Amino acid sequence: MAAMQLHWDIFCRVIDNYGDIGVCWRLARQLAAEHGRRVRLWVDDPASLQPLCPAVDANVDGQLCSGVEIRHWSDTALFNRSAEVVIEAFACDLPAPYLEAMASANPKPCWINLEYLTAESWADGCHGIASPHPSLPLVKYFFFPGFSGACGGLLREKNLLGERDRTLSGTGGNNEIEISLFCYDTAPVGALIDSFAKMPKPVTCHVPPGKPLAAVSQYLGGAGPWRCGNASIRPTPFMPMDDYDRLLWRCDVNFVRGEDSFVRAQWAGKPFVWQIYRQDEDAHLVKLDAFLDLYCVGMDEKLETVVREMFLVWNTGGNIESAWANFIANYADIARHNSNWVNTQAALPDLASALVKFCTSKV
Ligand code: TRH
Repeated sequence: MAAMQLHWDIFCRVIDNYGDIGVCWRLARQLAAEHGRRVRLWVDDPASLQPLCPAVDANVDGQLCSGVEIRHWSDTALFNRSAEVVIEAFACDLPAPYLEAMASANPKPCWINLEYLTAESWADGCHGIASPHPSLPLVKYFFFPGFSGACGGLLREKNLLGERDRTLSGTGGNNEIEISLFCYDTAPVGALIDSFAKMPKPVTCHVPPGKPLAAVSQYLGGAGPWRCGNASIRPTPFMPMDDYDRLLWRCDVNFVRGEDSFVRAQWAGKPFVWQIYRQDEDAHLVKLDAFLDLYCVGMDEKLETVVREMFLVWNTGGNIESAWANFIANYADIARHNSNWVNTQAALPDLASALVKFCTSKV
């Protein structure tokens, strides 16, 4: 391990939802646990981390959890020193006093802007490029997560897939279909629930609180649980991150959203449907298409049509009932494709390891 670059600071500004803090927390934990780094996670809203990691006390300015020092990035936070590696998550803009501390450090820290995940090919070309600060003697590098060997990879803990397989061994074989439904409130959940209700097999659908439950409650009324034909629709508590992973491993189909749950559903290896985070001017649909272009490689034409249709109607509306019926009718082929997809992705370096290597190369 490079003794230089022992101290890492990660800065996270929570915009909305859980994705920003989810990614930062996962990365921080992994850098500490697998790479022996001393990590401080500066977050402007520590309360947003508490549901993912219940050990966090949202009212404390500094605390240690899972080997990571969690610090409240408040207006009055004191930045007495900069770390050797500084991660600015999702262009969150470092505080001016911290930038000054970086500029006066010797040697200068390795400064990374960790970008949002996209499968668009331009990200490969932008991964790792340097951007000198206009006035301070500092250089910022753009680090792009992604699905190709030319970018920074995906977050994947060392023992993740082994643990998944150990957990699942000896399970399965029951006659019901278990589904997790993590989505935004714009998703056409009503039509999906109607489709679940008509399934020949019993369906259990787990609905986390917040936007997914709000969308379901709006359609079905009341607070649940609900019985709709052959489907049992059950509100679930928001789970600590590792328990949520286990839910994804166990379920037969996972509806996921945003960035981090989307990646975790892929590691689960089960058929999944992604609702992408909406952007102005439908920029998200370009990203959705770029992902499907990569993910569908190796599917035959019929299977690709089925998968694209399901993802598209879930994101933009359309005939959910027929898209879902086709998706389920092709379940075994989609599951087989996903386990190949996981193997391909797992053969690439994981994001934390790629980041450590990249920063070491900048010393
Ligand atoms: O919450 P999100 O919609 O986050 C989004 C995206 O990240 C998007 O890119 C970003 O710009 C926007 O927020 C502001 O979806 P995401 O990324 O899946 O994050 C959810 C996190 O919550 C993820 O780390 C998994 C975690 N989670 C749990 O730990 N327990 C749970 O029970 C559930 C449902 C989720």
